[in-house]
Amino acid sequence: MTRTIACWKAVAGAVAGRAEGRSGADRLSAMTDVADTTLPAEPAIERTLVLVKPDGVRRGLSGEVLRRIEAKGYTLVAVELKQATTELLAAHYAEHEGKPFYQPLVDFMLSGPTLAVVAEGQGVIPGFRSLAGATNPTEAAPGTIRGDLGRDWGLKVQQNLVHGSDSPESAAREIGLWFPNL
Ligand code: DAT
Ligand code: MG
Repeated sequence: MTRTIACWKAVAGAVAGRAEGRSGADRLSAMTDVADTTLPAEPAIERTLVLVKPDGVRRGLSGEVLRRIEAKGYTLVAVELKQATTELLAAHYAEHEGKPFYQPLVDFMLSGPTLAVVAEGQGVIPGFRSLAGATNPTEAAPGTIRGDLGRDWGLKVQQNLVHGSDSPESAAREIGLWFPNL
């Protein structure tokens, strides 16, 4: 809609210019000025790192998570089943070092393979967080991955099926850690 309006403004400006006796070059520049200043910025295509954590892989929910990402309209860029290492997890979860659930979290993430996924699309970083739901699966809304498929198992760490990057900076850092060749 905004593009259409900008286009009509440009045409109107050019017609007005002709009526005022301005040269073709001046009228063209008026058209370009209008177009340059009124076109909205294209929403950037962004990427996020999604992990189907070891509980999700063990419970056979990898396909269900991928299905929800694709059903929402995002594109899969990379998908790989990986066994995480202590070094990778120390880097990935550096922000949580020192918290009471940190070591249980690392032990849980070492307990089996993780499906690492890079998904792409406009708004995919907040979009996947929205698909995932709240960190605590008891509180996660029905309709979300954690709300529909997760629960509290009475453990020191929440086993909540998925990870999703929480900002463009985290996404770039985490994709670099899990997919160094991407
Ligand atoms: P999220 O995965 O929603 O981004 P986070 O980054 O705060 O959440 O925490 C990383 C993981 O650590 C989270 O998925 C589950 C676990 N966790 C977080 N807070 C916890 C808590 N208070 N008790 C137990 N586990 C927790
Ligand atoms: Mg997090």
